[in-house]
Amino acid sequence: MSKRKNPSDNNNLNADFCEFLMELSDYEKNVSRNIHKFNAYKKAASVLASHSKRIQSGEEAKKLNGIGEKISKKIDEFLNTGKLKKLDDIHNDENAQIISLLTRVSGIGPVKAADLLNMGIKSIEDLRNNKNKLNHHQIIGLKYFEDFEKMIPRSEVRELENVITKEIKNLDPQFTITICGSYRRGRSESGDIDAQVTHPTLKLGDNKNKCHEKLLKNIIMALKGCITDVISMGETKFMGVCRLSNNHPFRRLDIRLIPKEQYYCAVLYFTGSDVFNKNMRSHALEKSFTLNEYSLRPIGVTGIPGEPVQIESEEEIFDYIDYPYQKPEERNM
Ligand code: 8DG
Ligand code: CA
Ligand code: CA
Repeated sequence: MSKRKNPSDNNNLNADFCEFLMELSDYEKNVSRNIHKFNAYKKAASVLASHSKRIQSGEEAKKLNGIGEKISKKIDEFLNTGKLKKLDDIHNDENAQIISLLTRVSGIGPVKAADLLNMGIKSIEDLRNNKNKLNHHQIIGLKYFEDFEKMIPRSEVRELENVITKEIKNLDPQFTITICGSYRRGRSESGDIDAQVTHPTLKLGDNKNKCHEKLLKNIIMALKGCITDVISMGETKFMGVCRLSNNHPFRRLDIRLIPKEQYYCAVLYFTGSDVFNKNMRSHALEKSFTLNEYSLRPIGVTGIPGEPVQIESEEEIFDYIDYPYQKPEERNM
């Protein structure tokens, strides 16, 4: 079983439905590669997880936004029989099981997993005997396969946050560091660590003189006490592995260096959850704004986005699009 959390930590009265919906969504993402169905199942799980009542029938579920005929039928089938034929079929499909397993390796996506299966690779052990078929990221993913499957307790993310913040501030106290993702949403455990870093002098376009790249290299150098492997190192994005001490598992760490004017849109985006982001983006569109990880831009009558709005805080983004402010802990959908 891959590490999968319910959309909500606790108090989820519909957790069993959410569990099968999340499993179906993983299947659609990794095996059938049907992004529409993937999104539909995830959205349904999210809606059910935050519903304050135990759902008693498919018909009742169908009244919720995001649950249609097909999912409502699955809920009835699950209530009546305690299982789902579709999931049973998936469990009995050897190829589907192999693709699901291979995609649990960091760096192996659905297409690569299917390729590997076509080459006769069916297990983690097969992968270990065929490293020549893997790229650098996938080799690191395989090397730490067991550790990367372990969730990171909140206390450990906090300790890593302290180390990372201390070392980067040592470089220059004007750096701002925000650990986003599930940690910022207050979750009790996280899959990886998503760090965003900015500096007041960091301007868009600076990278023409390789300024970002040098800064990011300095940051990674400063963190050599806890960073153990580099997966990739771009101009603004580091992907790698860190470890708090010899007694801790190896953890996936991403660090992004972001110009000040894009910082709050990035922090908002990388805080998630992805379902929350999707909802907020479609609300923005209703208000004639386009929102992404870089900027918030008004859409004119021509339908073409204008210049980015200047943003000084996360709250301002909510204000601009008339969306009630939600604290990070309220974005766990
Ligand atoms: P986790 O690591 O504890 O499993 O949860 P997470 O922190 O919420 O997920 P993540 O995969 O690390 O992604 C961090 C945030 O990035 C996520 O909460 C929202 C944003 N995000 C999207 N879409 C996508 C996407 O397609 N891929 C990734 N990696 N992040 C995305 O909104
Ligand atoms: Ca994360
Ligand atoms: Ca991440």
